[in-house]
Amino acid sequence: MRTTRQSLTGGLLRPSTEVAEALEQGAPIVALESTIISHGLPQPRNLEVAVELEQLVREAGAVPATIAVLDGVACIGLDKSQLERIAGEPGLRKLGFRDLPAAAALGASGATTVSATSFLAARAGIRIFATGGLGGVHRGWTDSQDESADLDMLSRTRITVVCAGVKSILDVEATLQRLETRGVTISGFRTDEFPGFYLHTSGEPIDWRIETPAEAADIMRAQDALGGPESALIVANPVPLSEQLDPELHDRVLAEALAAAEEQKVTGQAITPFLLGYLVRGTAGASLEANLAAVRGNVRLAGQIAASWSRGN
Ligand code: PSU
Ligand code: MN
Repeated sequence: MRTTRQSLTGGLLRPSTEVAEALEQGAPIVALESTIISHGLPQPRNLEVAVELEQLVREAGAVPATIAVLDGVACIGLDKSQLERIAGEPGLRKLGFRDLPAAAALGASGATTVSATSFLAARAGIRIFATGGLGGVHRGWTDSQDESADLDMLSRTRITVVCAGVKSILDVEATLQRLETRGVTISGFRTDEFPGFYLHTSGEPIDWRIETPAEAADIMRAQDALGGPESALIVANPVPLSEQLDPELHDRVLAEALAAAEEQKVTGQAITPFLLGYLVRGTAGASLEANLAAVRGNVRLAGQIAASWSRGN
């Protein structure tokens, strides 16, 4: 029998020294995904953003753990040179949960999506995760059957994900339906409406409004106390109205982007990066600023929830 590398998950999961220490001490930690850096944001801004997001987590009093797979090892917490690889390595893969075993076995590298990051964070013992917008059910899903693996993973992973809703390139109503069916709890942070990623609201109502980070931590403790299937908690945190993308511009450029994707027959994993990239160009960078404003807010809030969760109040 071939002996594998070391201890924890055969050495396939490697927390950084800082993250390992924080885990041991029960200190607040916020997981961050890497696909937003590699495939969601344009270079060279993406590296600056990756560094800035980690800084925001620290300012909120938590330890950042950006997650990615490098040379077959799932790294939980990256140093500067590892962040540089994620931001700049040509042809870096986008890894969903299902890609992890193959990447590990074949020694491949890739950025992790919400599905892969949620899995790896929970596996490492991290409970809180911040991102921009979740993946979900795509428009035209009745034909393409394209539903992000993010939804499935969130229905069976005990993680709290702070996000600005789901990406507005999606069928938001259908996505919310799927989340209901799959038993994923959704709370709105100081809102009664599901956020619209680049937009403050998607116009869809949500049932549970919370006002403080402590209330999110309370829901997490109630999840654990109740038991049952290991599902996630979504904390939906809208981009401030003052920083949202102009809704008219959004709708117009998104319609163009969707038409271009159809014409160029973009499908599968490529479609989300294609649409996000089209929006950045089509809005002369305004969508990027709204995206970043949303992510920054989510990262800060996740840091506060992590602090409350660790304190036990
Ligand atoms: N949020 C962003 N930008 C992104 C993503 C999320 O602000 O690029 C990524 C996430 O990693 C998410 C993925 O998991 O897009 C969804 O891709 P797909 O639709 O192929 O499942
Ligand atoms: Mn997809």
